[in-house]
Amino acid sequence: MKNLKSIIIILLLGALAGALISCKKKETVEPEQTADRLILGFSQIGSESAWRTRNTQSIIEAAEENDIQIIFDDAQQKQENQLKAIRSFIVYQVDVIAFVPIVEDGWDNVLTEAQEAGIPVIVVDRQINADQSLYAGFLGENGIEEGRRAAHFLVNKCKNSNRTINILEMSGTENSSVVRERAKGFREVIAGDSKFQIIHSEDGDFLRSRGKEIGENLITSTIRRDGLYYNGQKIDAVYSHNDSMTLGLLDSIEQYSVNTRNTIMISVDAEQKSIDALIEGKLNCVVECNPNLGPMLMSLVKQIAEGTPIPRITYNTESVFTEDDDFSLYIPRGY
Ligand code: GYE
Repeated sequence: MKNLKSIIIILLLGALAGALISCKKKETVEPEQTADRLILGFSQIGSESAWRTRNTQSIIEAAEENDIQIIFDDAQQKQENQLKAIRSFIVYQVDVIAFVPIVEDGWDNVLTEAQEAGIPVIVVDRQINADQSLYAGFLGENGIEEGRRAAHFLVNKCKNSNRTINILEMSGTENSSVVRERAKGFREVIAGDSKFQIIHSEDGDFLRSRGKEIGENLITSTIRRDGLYYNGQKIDAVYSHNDSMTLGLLDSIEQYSVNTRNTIMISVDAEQKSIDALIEGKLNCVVECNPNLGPMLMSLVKQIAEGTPIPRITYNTESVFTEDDDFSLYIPRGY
């Protein structure tokens, strides 16, 4: 009996010791691991388009793949939320801050605060008007080149026509670098021939709902359904700064059964739905803006964290999709 009791006590003690050791092990490992992990504070604009959603996914996926801890903030399209988020990253003492500036201006103060806290900052997707010494570098698209590509397609498409080409432009978020650049690149190229006239330019804030509204206002302002008209002038070409607005315009065109077979439709982003519309003959050209910035951003984050300077500007690679392509060669866009 006595032996049995002592055996039970030994077993119990053994089990207790085992539990204690495993508890201790879990606690120990994690703090150490977390300590080595880089912490990235990332401020995103919001989720206004399929492009933006894919951009966010790409960044979060890449952080995981690179074992970088990401503190992600969605600013719901408000600059003040971005300023708040960046200030919280400074308080949290992250290793690197990266943000997509919804507009170009108003970042100097918060960037100075980050600099004083010794935290390097990477500007992502859109550019800012701030002293370059306040941030380490830019990663994103070349909006001017995107605008040029859209215009080159139009110029080439109209090379055999001598008549005036009336253009409707749907631009994105006001005061954002991407709108300024896409507008500038496009105008730079069409300026070469005075037959190209932008007869109306309207801010659709990169939203499908706004694209639809712009279309509805144009269509319901006339009884004609043989094309789109602005102040009685027939629109020969549409230049839209992003697919969401383009798809919204197509919604209205379909809703009112407007015949836009002869209207040249050019869009920017290249999300799957717009590529589908291109294949269906509803669009003529889609200029790619590549949202997959995650992997490039993480390598820049690592570079900075180890004290290696990064390039002032890193552009992503982009292409152009047109009605002249062999669509069978297209691969799914993933957004
Ligand atoms: O074209 C649009 C998004 O900043 C390049 O923002 C980005 C633009 C993109 O809303 O779809």
